[in-house]
Parts: sequence; structure tokens; C-alpha cells
Amino acid sequence: MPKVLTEFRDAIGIITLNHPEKHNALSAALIDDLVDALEDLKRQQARAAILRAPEGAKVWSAGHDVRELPRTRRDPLAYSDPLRRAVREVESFPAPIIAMIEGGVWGGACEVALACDLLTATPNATFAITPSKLGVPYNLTGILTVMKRVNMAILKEMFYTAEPIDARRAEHLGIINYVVDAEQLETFTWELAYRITQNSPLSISVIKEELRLLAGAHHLSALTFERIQGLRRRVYDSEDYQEGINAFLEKRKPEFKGR
Ligand code: LCV
Repeated sequence: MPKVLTEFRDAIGIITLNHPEKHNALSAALIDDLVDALEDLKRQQARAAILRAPEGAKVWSAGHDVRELPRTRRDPLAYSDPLRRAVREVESFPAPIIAMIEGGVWGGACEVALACDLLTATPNATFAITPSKLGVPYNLTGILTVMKRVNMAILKEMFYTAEPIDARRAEHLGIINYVVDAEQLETFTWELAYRITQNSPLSISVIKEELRLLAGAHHLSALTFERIQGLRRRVYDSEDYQEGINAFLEKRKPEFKGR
């Protein structure tokens, strides 16, 4: 059973995350299907795409599949990690992607949603950035993705508390574009996508790529990069990293010791 469903009409692609048993956790298999769906829409020259969960979803996506996080002192968010691949594919897709959010968006799924070009959401949607809850040392490009959308004061609150913020607050803060009642969300989002498809796809795709390049233009020396990687390694090599994952799998609150 594919873990994402794809539709295409009027030059708009609709990708629906479709693994409800695991709350659309971003497993390697789901990400493979997501990337295939984006490739397919690229071939069909989609002028806009909508990334959504099934109607009425209580959870848009539960984030990285915690069961797939490495336990063997390996970087959990390395370049080849499926989550990293998904974010790169979303950001480099040659047309605008609108994340249409119902329900909770957790962890790495928050990064995928915020990597999209626009976000629409129902009032009950929530957004939580959760690495500190699991003991995961988020990676530089992942932090950069969310930094592009969330101002530093709010981003620090989201990273440090790992608590969800609701769609109204996110809209007020400019993190998402529109909050729309559930009954109108699909039509509203479709019409937004349709208006985009009536403009020049060539102009829009080059502007999207320029914005991606300019927003990502941060100089980091090799020394700084290696220093950060060393700091991150101390975290994913730590007992706390193991404790965070064990606590999740054992459905209990983690007890972090700072070592
Ligand atoms: C695997 C899951 C998951 C899941 N993975 O239903 O950003 S980082 O660095 O943190 C990154 C590493 C990351 O994205 O980490 C994941 C962050 N995600 C979260 O913290 C959300 C974890 N999930 C939850 O808090 C709850 O599952 C929610 C609130 C999403 C739904 O709660 P609910 O009570 O409705 P369950 O918790 O009972 O989950 C149903 C099944 O889905 C699995 C969960 O283990 C359970 O499986 P079993 O039925 O086998 O016990 N599941 C949920 N999230 N991210 N598996």
C-alpha cells in the first residue's frame, strides 16, 4: 500500500500522506514514496503542489520514525537520512508547494511543513519542534530550514520547550500564511494553488530557487562546521540520546542526566 497518494489536475499536484496507523511517521518507506510523488509531479510539470494528510486527520505527521533513529553512535540526521532528503526535495521542487495542515505536526514533519513555500492550516493544527524531547542533536541545515520561517525568540522557545504552538499563534507570528476553518480549508488551499498556476511558471520557479539560495547563504568555515559536528557527536554518542529513544519506545517520560 503506497504511503502517499498523488492526484494531478489543472496543473496542481496533490500529495496525501497516507500511513495513518503510524500517524504518517516519516519512515524511510514513506519518504521514498513522497520523493517518488514529487518526481512524478515534476515530470507532469505541476505548477503548484499541495502536501496534506487525509481529511480530518488528528495528526498531519508524527515526524521522523523514532524506531528508525540509529542506536549505534551514528548521526541520526546525516545528509543521507530520509528526512534530510525529503526537505531537500521539497525545497528544490521547481514549483510552490503548499502544506495544508490538519492536526498535529511533530518534529521533523514540522521542518518538512516549514520547508514548503506556503502553509494553510485549520485552527486546531499545532506545530512542535521536538529534538530536545528525544535528546536529538538537530543538524545545521535542519535548523536553517526552520530559521527561515520562525523568528529567533519563538524558535528558541519551540526548540527548548518542544511544546506545540497552535495555528492561530503561528499565523499571528507569520510562520504560516492562513488559518482557515476545516470546512473551507481544502477549497481555500486549492484556489490559492490555482491562482499561482495562472502566473508564469518559469518566473516562479526561478524566484523560488533564488529565494532558496539567498535564504541559505550563510558562511560557515570548515573549522566551524567541524566544531559543530563534534558538539553534535557528543550528543548522539550520549546516554541521554539512548534514554530519549528508549523512553519514547517504552512510553514513559525520559530522565535526562546530561551525560
Ligand atoms: C514512530 C510513532 C511515532 C513516531 N515514530 O497515538 O525533530 S526530532 O529531532 O525530534 C526527530 C528525530 C523527530 O521527528 O522525532 C519524532 C518527533 N515526534 C514526536 O515527538 C511525536 C511522537 N508521537 C506522539 O507524541 C503521539 O504518537 C501523537 C501525539 C503523534 C499521537 O498520539 P496518539 O495517542 O494518538 P500513539 O502515541 O498511541 O501512537 C500510535 C502509534 O504510532 C506510533 C506509536 O509508537 C504508536 O505505535 P504502537 O501502536 O506500536 O505503540 N508513533 C507515533 N509517533 N514519530 N512511531
